[in-house]
Amino acid sequence: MGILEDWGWDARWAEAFGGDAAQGHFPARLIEEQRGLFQIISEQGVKSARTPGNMRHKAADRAGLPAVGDWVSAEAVPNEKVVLIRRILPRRTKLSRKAAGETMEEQVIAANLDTVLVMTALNADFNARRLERFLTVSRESGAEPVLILNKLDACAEPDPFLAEARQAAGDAAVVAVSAKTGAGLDALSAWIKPGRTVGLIGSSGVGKSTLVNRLAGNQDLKTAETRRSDERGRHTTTHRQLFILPGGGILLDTPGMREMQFWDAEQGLKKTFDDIEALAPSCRFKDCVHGSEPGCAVKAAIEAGALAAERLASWAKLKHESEHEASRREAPAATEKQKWKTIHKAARKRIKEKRK
Ligand SMILES: Nc1nc2c(ncn2[C@@H]2O[C@H](COP(=O)(O)OP(=O)(O)OP(=O)(O)O)[C@@H](O)[C@H]2O)c(=O)[nH]1
Ligand SMILES: [Mg+2]
Ligand SMILES: [Zn+2]
Repeated sequence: MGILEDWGWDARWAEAFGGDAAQGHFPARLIEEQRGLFQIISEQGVKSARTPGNMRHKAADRAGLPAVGDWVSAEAVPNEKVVLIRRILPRRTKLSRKAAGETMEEQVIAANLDTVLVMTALNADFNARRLERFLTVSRESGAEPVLILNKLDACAEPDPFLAEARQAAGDAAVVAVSAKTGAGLDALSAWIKPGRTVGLIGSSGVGKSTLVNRLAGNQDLKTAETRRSDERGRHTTTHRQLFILPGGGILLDTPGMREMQFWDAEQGLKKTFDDIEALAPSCRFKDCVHGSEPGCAVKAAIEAGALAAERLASWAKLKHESEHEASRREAPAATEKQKWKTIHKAARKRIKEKRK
């Protein structure tokens, strides 16, 4: 196997790359991003890369720019060490969130992940509601989500956590591990395999870099102790990077994410709340929002103890947020439409008046 195959290259990527070689381009994978500076891996090894100015201008938004995990068509520049990224091959999966701040912009956290390991620690960090949010974003990406409960070694009573995690996870697998002692890590071989790309996400301090260090068999990545009071991490990892493991498999370490605002979440939500989705058709009203409507099957399930009330509350909150973001995304387009309507109307009026 060549270098590219180790990093996940296959016949489908070769097809997507197509005839770019005829233009002197070569295929590469973006393995690291640090403040707009990229590292790519190709048959020629690791090189720094940048996007040409016209790519930055042409990209309608940030999602049109390269992200870690992307396969790209690259070109060497004479007398320059840094190569140019000419084209992003169509992404198979895309893990996105709304960029921080007031702008309505999509931020691609990583591209072409096969699996997303949503990690939490079995301590004060554990929050089922936040896990539902992370799982929703992971499902929306097109990758398979897996819930990882870390720090099993330091947890006296994992069972209640496990029960809550299973409910939040729906059809996603739940795996309890200790990145420190190695307990439970064998189970991860179901996802971490040669040529497969697995991303780690979760809040700061849950042990993402510790896990990468352990699986990669080195201690290269910086890790740091969490605060005693609330187990919060110190945002030790500051950039996204892909690592290749000795036994094969590609692992992405990311900085701890406090915020995971939805970009597009509709499909992800349906899957994360498949228990509620399954009950909805039994509600009396087709458009039941499981609020105060009579004959609500979801409410009935809660009363019967078959569904946790927190699930419904969480679903309602996330659904509201998802719809709100969707309407904000569409708003600029609507304004544009309105603008043209006004222009056309004015033009028609002028024509009419000329005829008079
Ligand atoms: N007891 C115990 N401690 C762990 C385990 N995994 C990680 N830790 C500790 O948790 C702390 C945080 O680990 P990191 O790997 O830096 O966490 P991170 O998720 O990479 O954090 P950020 O880079 O800030 O996002 C370190 O002190 C680790 O030694 C575990 O399985 N058990
Ligand atoms: Mg880290
Ligand atoms: Zn209902």
